[in-house]
Amino acid sequence: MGWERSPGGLVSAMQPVIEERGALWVGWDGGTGAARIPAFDTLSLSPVRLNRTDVDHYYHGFCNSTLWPLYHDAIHPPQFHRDWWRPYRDVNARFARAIVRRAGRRATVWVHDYHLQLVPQIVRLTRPDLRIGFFLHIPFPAEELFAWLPWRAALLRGLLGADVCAFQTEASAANFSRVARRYTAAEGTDRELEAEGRRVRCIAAPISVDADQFEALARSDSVQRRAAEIRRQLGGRRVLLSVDRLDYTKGIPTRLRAFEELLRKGRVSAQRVVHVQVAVPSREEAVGYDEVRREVEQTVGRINGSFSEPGLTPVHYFRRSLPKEELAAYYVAADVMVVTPLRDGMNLVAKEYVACRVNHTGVLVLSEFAGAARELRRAVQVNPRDVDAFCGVLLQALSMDGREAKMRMAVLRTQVRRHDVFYWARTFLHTLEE
Ligand code: ADQ
Repeated sequence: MGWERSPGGLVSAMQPVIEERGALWVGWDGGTGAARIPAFDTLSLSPVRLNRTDVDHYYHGFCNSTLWPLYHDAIHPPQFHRDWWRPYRDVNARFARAIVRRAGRRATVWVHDYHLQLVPQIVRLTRPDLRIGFFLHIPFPAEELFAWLPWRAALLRGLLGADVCAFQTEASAANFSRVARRYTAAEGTDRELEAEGRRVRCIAAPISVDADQFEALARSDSVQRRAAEIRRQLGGRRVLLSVDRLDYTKGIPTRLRAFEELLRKGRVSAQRVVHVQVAVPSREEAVGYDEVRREVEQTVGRINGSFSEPGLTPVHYFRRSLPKEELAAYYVAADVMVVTPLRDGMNLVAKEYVACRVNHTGVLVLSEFAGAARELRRAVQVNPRDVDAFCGVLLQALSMDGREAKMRMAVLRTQVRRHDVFYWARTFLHTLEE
């Protein structure tokens, strides 16, 4: 078996940053054996091993069936199992040991995401010389939800080992700071805490994409040709596009139901409009993922069963990962990008679409509950649970006057190009090194 890049936003965002700056990437290799990591030209990787029980209890269990749903507003009920907590602690300690062994004197350590919230404290205890930053890729929930967690104080003490705790939005940073004051001895403000005699800064650092790379792809002849071909293959219809990991936070069934309602009411027809939903499978062993897949597939089946016409299928559903070039071609081919998660830390797909719209056409429909909504103000924003509003914004996007669309896209593009992933990394590391 060969090696694959793991799906999702963390790797999409970090790979260009690490390739630019150089760093050692300590991470799980995705397997349960003692695989040999091949040498990559541009990345230095240092694997941490997990066994089968770790994968079940730590990864699918505590990370993806407790923390992930809890931090996403309990869209799916989080599971609380004592048996999953110890493996979480053990694996965090293993990562911390791997870091401590490899980090040079006074090096900078950047810990990523909800899987490793205990690492900052463990590293700090053995290596006070290191600068430690933490970044959470997903939302940090409100106190009412975080309080459910039986291990809340331990997690907070873990995070408070960092010098800087960074989040996608100001709201997440403030949520963290408030619960830290409530459940630990830390004191201070929403932006700065004092914990065990040290200063811990709490900041918002919204993550982004390698905009130049997407833009160059979008301008390339091969992607332009492929985009034109996709449009032909879709019958020259107006194209609505969505691209997500197949995850219950992404709101895929909710979005399909809004499209279904428009078809049922005759506001759109399969002759004129097609919705392409690309969904990459992920975390199929965690709780809730089977259900969302079934629901998506049933809904697609029901819509196509009711509204297809000869040669014209209203929903095209691809359950697979696409190579970056092909993904860019879809972004270039789409008239309307529909990004409507029920809750999302940031959402890179929205920014990738904007980066690819080099001729300033195209409309972005964006959920208010994606972190990206704070920055992408000129997107057409919607509460995805409001089905009437959802239908309304889809119609608005499909019929938007070309001048208004261009004006909105120009503003979105300036935002994404100025605040790309390198800007994000610089801002974070600058705060850490201050
Ligand atoms: P994700 O939940 O994975 O990321 P997102 O930010 O949208 O969500 O990133 C998904 C990435 O996977 C994008 O780069 C996209 O291009 C890629 N992708 C999705 N479907 C694909 C497909 N079918 N084929 C190929 N590529 C596909 C988490 C958080 C987000 C946060 C990121 C980064 O949940 O809120 O934005 O981390 O911090």
